[in-house]
Amino acid sequence: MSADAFVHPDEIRSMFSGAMSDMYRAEVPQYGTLMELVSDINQERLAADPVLRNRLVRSDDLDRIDLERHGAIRLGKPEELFNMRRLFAVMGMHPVGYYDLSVAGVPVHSTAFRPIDDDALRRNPFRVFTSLLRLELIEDAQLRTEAEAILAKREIFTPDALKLIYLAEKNGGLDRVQAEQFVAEALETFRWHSDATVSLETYQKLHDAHRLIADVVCFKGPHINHLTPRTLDIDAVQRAMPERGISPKAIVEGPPSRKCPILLRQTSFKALEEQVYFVGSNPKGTAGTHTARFGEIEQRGIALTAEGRKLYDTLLASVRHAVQVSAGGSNARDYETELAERFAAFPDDYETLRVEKLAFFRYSVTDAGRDAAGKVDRDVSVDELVDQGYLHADPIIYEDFLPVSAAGIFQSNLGSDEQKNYAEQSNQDVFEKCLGASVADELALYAAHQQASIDQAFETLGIRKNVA
Ligand code: OOG
Ligand code: NI
Repeated sequence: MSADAFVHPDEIRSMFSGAMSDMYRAEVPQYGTLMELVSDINQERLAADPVLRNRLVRSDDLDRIDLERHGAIRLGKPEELFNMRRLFAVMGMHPVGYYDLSVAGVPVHSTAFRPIDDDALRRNPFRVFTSLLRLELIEDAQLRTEAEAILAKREIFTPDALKLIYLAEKNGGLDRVQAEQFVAEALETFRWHSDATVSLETYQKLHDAHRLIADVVCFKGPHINHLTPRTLDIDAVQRAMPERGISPKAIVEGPPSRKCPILLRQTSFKALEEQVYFVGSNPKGTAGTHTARFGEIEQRGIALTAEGRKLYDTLLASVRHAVQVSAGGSNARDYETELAERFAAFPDDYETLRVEKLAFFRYSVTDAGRDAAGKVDRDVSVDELVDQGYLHADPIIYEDFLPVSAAGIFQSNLGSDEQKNYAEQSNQDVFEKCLGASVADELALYAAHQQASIDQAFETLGIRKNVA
């Protein structure tokens, strides 16, 4: 079959993320309300801030904002992660980054499946934060064996999904009919199932070991547990949530509100209590409940360099050390004040972030630069070209996640302050063996984007510096 007959992976991803969103809207009504709120606030924000609007237009970011969302799933065994990587690859999503959540008391390690290259991100940046349960962190050996045996029996992919993944790998793509079938089959894996695979008693035992273990082990598949839209003003959404009947968690995770947003800020609302039927003597099962799915929103800012990230981590750790937010959020104000005060040490204008190499930028040639093309001094530096008005520097958006925020989101949805301290260390090697591939290094990806934009701009200016 010729490559032309294949549906582009970016298009399959858009079909899939659209189908996922429709499914989630039907299953979790508050998701629809949240999507409307986010869209209203994005419109207001864009109307009020032409500079932001222009920047988003220049980086082709404006069109993707309404499509943009991420989801999260939790897997139980290595083969599931292995096949999940193959499934996401059909849609042009690849594992980026390694996150060890055991340090935050959550017995999983994770990666994010997402598009990698610039064009693909621009078309649809759909991402899925994917965690693998670390059964070795269950202390009770008998319970561990029981959990393993339960998981060994399940198959989370439909036979047709596996067949289509195989065909896509073998032929190098899927045609239209296959792609549509693939999306429908793949969706089955992420659907909520109210029939548990275990008895209420087993559920409770696993739940007592860790709520998250029960969430992963007791169900037929890795139900998508949230779908997060991207807002341009998370503080406004957080404030407006109660007016629409949604109650957010006490604090926004991540950096404070700033003129130049960095990395990622997130907030969520609590999981719903869902009706579950456990295996029991009654043919319909024993009725019970489980909290699985929640809502989240996020605001994305500029990607930081290793140096910028170090500064961010140090400042955030000092805030968390100084103020610990209780589950009820009674001291959320203290936390916010402390956060704002300590982050005053993080430069809050793009120019300083750029010249101090704390963040990544995408360079493009200005109109003045185009006029000067061919007449620019060959030895000029990027900084000088910006100063001379020949180059624009626009923020490269952070496309990844933050483990401390992720842990905060996990914990807020585990109900309480549930905190466990796992002695076991992070283990990227084991994770990559289960995955069957290595994860990409996100910092290297941002650096490559920045460099590619410089190379391109230099070429337009007629100074082909980096060409051998
Ligand atoms: C994943 C939480 C991580 C985020 O936005 O940081 C995440 C989970 O609860 O399974 O989605
Ligand atoms: Ni999330």
